[in-house]
This record gives sequence, structure tokens and C-alpha cells, in this order.
Amino acid sequence: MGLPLCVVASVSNAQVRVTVLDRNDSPPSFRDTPLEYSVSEDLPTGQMVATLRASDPDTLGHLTYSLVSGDDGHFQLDTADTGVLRLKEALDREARDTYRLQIRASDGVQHTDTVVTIKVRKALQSIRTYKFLSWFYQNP
Ligand SMILES: [Ca+2]
Ligand SMILES: [Ca+2]
Repeated sequence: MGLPLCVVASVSNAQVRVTVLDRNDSPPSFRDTPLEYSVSEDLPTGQMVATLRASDPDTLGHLTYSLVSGDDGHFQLDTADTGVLRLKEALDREARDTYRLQIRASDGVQHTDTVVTIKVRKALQSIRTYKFLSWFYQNP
């Protein structure tokens, strides 16, 4: 005949540290929307038009930017990392005075698109010439 087995369990307080790991589950969002810029039609090619910035609530992932459409060959992004938009080809306000660029920010998993409106201003020189000619013809 065996003896009854008696087990005494002792439960003490234990500290458990739980680290919640982030997941890349939120899309990036653009700051300061709606984005609208005004550019003089005599801006030299290669000059910066704007710096586009997006933010992402996740701690993971790396934001990159791309130009999806609407540039008509006139604009380009520096590199995927910076969001710096530059003039690629000279503008002519008489040919086209507004561009709507579709710009994408991607975190590697998800992406968000926004529309960047670029309005082309008359060049200062042509405004001066216009004012002078107007004055000249009104005061012959
Ligand atoms: Ca997250
Ligand atoms: Ca994200």
C-alpha cells in the first residue's frame, strides 16, 4: 500500500514583461494637404519646386516617394528617399498653367497617393514688359 502523494504548489508573484512588437500595418499619410504650389514659368530646369513629406505611425518600414502621373515630362523627383520635386523641363504658362501630379508615398507594404497641384505664374520679366507696353500704348 502506497502513501498518498501530497503536492503543495507554491505560487508566488511573478513579473512578466511583454514587449509588443510593432507591425507595419498603417499606411503613410501626407502632411500639409492639400498640396498646392505656385511656380514662375521662368524657373530654370533642375530647380526645386517643393519638398513633399509623408509620415507613418509605424516604427517599421522606410518611406519612399514616387511620381505616378500628371507631370507631362516637366517634373521629377530627386530620389525615392527625399521627396524633393524638381523642374525637369521648362514651363510655358500659355501652353499649360496648371499641373496635377499624383505622388505616392510607400512604406514598402502599403502606399498612399496624393494630388499635388502646381500653378504656373507669369514670369516677372513678362509682367514688367506687359506693364510697360500697356503704359506705352496708353501714353503715346
Ligand atoms: Ca503598426
Ligand atoms: Ca506603415
